[in-house]
Amino acid sequence: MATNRTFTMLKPDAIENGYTGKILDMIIAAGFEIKAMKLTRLTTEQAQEFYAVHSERPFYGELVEYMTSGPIIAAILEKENAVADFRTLIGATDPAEAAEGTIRKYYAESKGRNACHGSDSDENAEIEGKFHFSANEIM
Ligand code: 3AN
Repeated sequence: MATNRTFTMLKPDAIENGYTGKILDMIIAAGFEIKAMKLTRLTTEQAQEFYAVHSERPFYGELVEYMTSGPIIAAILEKENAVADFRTLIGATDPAEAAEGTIRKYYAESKGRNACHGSDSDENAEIEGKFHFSANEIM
């Protein structure tokens, strides 16, 4: 995957609250092109592996439980400067600190149930995209 791609998940709270269309609209309006997308549900093993970097954090168990609590939408997005621009679009981890006009400001419930994931580096974008999609599923 090139460095102009990032990976996102619309999290269980976003799907549950009916914000899928609104969030995808914001993503597309911001200039991102969808290169892969699916509605899926993480197994406990998948969520543990995806968030392994946080395994020592106090919220790890809660995070894995939450991310497996309902369906998610996983997607690979393309745009110039994708990783940084997408992090700007989603806003701070805690919606109380998220800037006006960001996805988390509008649609996140809390630090844990925060609507949307965005990769934090080009390297992780590639790892995370490959974690969810096989080569033939990526356009
Ligand atoms: P971000 O998703 O903004 O990059 P990270 O990488 O610090 O944030 O955390 C990964 C995920 O872990 C967050 N999206 C959030 O769902 C969860 N998380 C982070 N901090 C907390 C916390 N203090 N309590 C509960 N969940 C948290």
